[in-house]
Amino acid sequence: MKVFVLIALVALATAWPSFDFETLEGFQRDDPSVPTIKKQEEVNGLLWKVYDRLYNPELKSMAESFNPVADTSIYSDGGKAAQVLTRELNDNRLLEQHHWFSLFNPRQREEALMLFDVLMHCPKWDCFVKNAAYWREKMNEGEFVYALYTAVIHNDVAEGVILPPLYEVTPHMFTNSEVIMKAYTAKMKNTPGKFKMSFTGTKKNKEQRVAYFGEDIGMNTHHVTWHMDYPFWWKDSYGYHLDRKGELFFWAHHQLTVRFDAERLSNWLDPVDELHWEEPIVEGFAPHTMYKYGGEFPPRPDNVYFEDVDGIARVRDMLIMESRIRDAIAHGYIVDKTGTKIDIMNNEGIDKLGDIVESSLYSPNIQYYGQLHNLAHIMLGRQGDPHGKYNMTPGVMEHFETATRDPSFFRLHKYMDNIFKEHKDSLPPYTREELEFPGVAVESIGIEGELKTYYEEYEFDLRNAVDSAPGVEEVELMAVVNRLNHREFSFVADVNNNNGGEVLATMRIYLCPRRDNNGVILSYEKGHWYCIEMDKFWKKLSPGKNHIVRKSTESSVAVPDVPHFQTLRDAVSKGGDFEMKAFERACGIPNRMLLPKGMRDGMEFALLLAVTDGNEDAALSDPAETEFGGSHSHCGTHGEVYPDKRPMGYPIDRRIPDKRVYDETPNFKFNIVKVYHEEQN
Ligand SMILES: [Cu+2]
Repeated sequence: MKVFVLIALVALATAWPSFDFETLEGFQRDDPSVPTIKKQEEVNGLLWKVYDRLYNPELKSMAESFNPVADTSIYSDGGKAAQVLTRELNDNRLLEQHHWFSLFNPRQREEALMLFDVLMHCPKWDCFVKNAAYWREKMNEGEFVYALYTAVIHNDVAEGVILPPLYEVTPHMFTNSEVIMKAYTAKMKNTPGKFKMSFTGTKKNKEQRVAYFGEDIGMNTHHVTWHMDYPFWWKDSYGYHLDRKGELFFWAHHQLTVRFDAERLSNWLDPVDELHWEEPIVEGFAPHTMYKYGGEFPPRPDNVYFEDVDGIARVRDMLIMESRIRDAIAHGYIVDKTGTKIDIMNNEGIDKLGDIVESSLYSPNIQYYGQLHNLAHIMLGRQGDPHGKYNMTPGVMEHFETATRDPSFFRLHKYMDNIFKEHKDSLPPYTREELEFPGVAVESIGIEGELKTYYEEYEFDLRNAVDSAPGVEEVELMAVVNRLNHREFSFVADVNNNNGGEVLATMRIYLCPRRDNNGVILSYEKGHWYCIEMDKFWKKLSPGKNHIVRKSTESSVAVPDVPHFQTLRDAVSKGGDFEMKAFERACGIPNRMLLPKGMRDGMEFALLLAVTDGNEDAALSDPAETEFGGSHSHCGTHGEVYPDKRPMGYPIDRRIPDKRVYDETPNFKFNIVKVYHEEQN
């Protein structure tokens, strides 16, 4: 596989002129001389009680004795990054410890990325862990956690290491203040405790009906990890190109948007309306969430009009950015920094637009198209104190961990999603010839088992939220949350292959709400945009009839629960082989939320199976034999190209003005199914 990666990288290098060959060598080096279990033990130690001293004696002595610039031969950049960061430290420029950290704060981000840069230039584990231990003691904790997480994800030297769930490393960002305060009290009294976490607000607020989605710890983990896997600040000089990052930005967020709408429909709510810069932000928000350092997250009342935010952006800047982007869509081309037109009336256009809207460094012209997504997050985060008069901390919208708690997150993303839709709608609809897979016909698509959701209780560890002192014993502190889950089920399909021999097929499964909020059946033209991706995988079809069973647990949009921090610690102390491959990726919809909640008496959905030609679609070899890391649909494949060459959302990403084209394509079929919700008393 490594060989393949290298070939892919060389191919990418030719396609992307900004690729830096010097660092290519630094990238593809894992360090087998150190067993994974040792690396895991050290990462555990670095993240345990991150606001406190280092408990692991080995790490502690590393932090004390290591000098990051003494031997620059340990780095792949000759120690450049380490020298930069050391200079900042010696000049006393680094942010203090015990202070909040926000990735959207340019200086704080710069510091976190300085450490990321150091860790990325460590081709050996020894260099990586010593730097991590050293800088943990010197840098702001939030910056450190961010740099370590992103470096473990992106530096191959840490391959096999499982990052503990962020909600057990920095629990403040994932639970409410009430629970945190109880945990502090319990710790002071040295009494173990379990604290029930409730969703923000009261039933007087309709939005509270869907707070289980925006406040779900697994959903928040998916969102924050997606942004770590595909950071907007990524430069290819870190070692490789992130394939189709702009399109993945569109697709992962589009899916969050349509999933949220399906949850709303399940709860008798209208779909989200898009945000408008010159109209009031309808929903206010009281976060009931606090920083470890810096106090409560600021609230926002209902119906406030946007104000300019000092030093960030004016409302009219946002309107101008929007209109430049929409102009590009209307023209069918974007203009890069040199004034050259780039055609976007094709499959690749969405990738460029995604980069532009996200405010990625991949944007072909950041100067002109601006930073719509990132600035919008800050604008929304600051509406409680737009002129900085009250020294308020950044809002929940200014952290990927907390952003989806605020209903305005979904308004903002609906607004951006509609911009992407404008582009997709401008492309010619697919023709029957393009859609067909000759000789292949879907006979049936259905479900084995029941589509049934329910709430369950889940506990997570709060010990890292509270402080400790030497000699003070640990007490067990847990948060208890209600979360959505579903019964296991399987997708079952019968597919005929009338070709003489075996063919490779791409199986694309979507679940689409059948009716709108008024109970009116959605047309193909309207409904296709609301389809939820359930799964995508490859299968070899033998000649004749093929009966296909695909388990819900196998879905490539979803991931299992990240193992508890304590589980990772126990696995290390047990010794032996550390093998947790299944949990390597935390990016992906939590598998238990694969289905929208549905309704007690059943909510109708169209279950769609589209079978397309795998020989044309698949970008990587042997797709029928591998799962590409488990959650490639929204999260891609680590360090490799996106496994599917088709546009994300294919074949229902473009307009469907004539439903007959889809009805008469034999390799597509849909069936009406119902999703039930088991109500508790
Ligand atoms: Cu996001």
